[in-house]
Amino acid sequence: MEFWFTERQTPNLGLTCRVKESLWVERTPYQTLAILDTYQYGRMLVLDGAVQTTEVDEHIYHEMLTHVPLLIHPRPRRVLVVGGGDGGTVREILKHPEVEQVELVEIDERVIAASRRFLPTISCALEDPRARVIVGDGVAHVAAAQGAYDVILVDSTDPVGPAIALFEEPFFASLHRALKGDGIFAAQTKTPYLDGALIAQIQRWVARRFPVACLYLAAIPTYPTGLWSFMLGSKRHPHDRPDEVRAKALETRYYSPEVHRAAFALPRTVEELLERARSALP
Ligand code: AG3
Repeated sequence: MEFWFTERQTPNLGLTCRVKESLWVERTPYQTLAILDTYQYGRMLVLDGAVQTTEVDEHIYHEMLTHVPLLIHPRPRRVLVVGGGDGGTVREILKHPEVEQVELVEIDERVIAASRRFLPTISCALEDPRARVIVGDGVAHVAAAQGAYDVILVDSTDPVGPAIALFEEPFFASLHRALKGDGIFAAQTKTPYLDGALIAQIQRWVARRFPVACLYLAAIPTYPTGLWSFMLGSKRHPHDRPDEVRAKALETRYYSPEVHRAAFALPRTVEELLERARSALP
């Protein structure tokens, strides 16, 4: 007998994977959590039916969310992750020897627990002494911080349930306040093929506050359309000058300084989308 899981990415499109074994399914206070072992992508974390990360391609997302902002910051010492309970982003952050402390604020304790149990290659760094795991509301945490962080990474689900506020303007104002004078943030912002209006909106909110507001892309096979975007906001450091010496010392599989620079080269339609957003600035 064969078992297949489908993420309905839109009402008319899905990603379907053959399942070896369903390892865990639970209804948490926030969402339905599943860990599936799939033939193609290995173990997979699924929240409310949406694929969050898989053993096979998680490195692409986690490396690009992390190393792009960290390598344009000359000395990232204090880093905050909003969401990211699977631990993949923390693992990448802790590859940087300059980092003294990472705080992870995840709202759903069950995501952390299931990842610790079933996704050890992703969650391993959560046990590192430089990591501080906080179960709580990332929006409130960021709103309460002032000039506290060198880098903030928003490693959220799509804007459903508790993550909706992470895709609204007040959150970007809080990010600006929570960062130091030369701070940088990066956030996952879905795919330009399906979510252009949301991305243009976020670009406007970020450009209002950050002199550097740039979108970058990565090819992630298990996310809708495979083309994923990240928004980068930087108070001072330019987006396209990664520290080559520090980059060389990192063990990565997708990220390189060449990929870093290339990720900011946008397809014409995406460039035009952002251009229209820019010209609509007040
Ligand atoms: N968070 C972003 C996942 C978005 C995927 N969307 C979807 N499948 N519809 C990933 C968290 C990994 N740390």
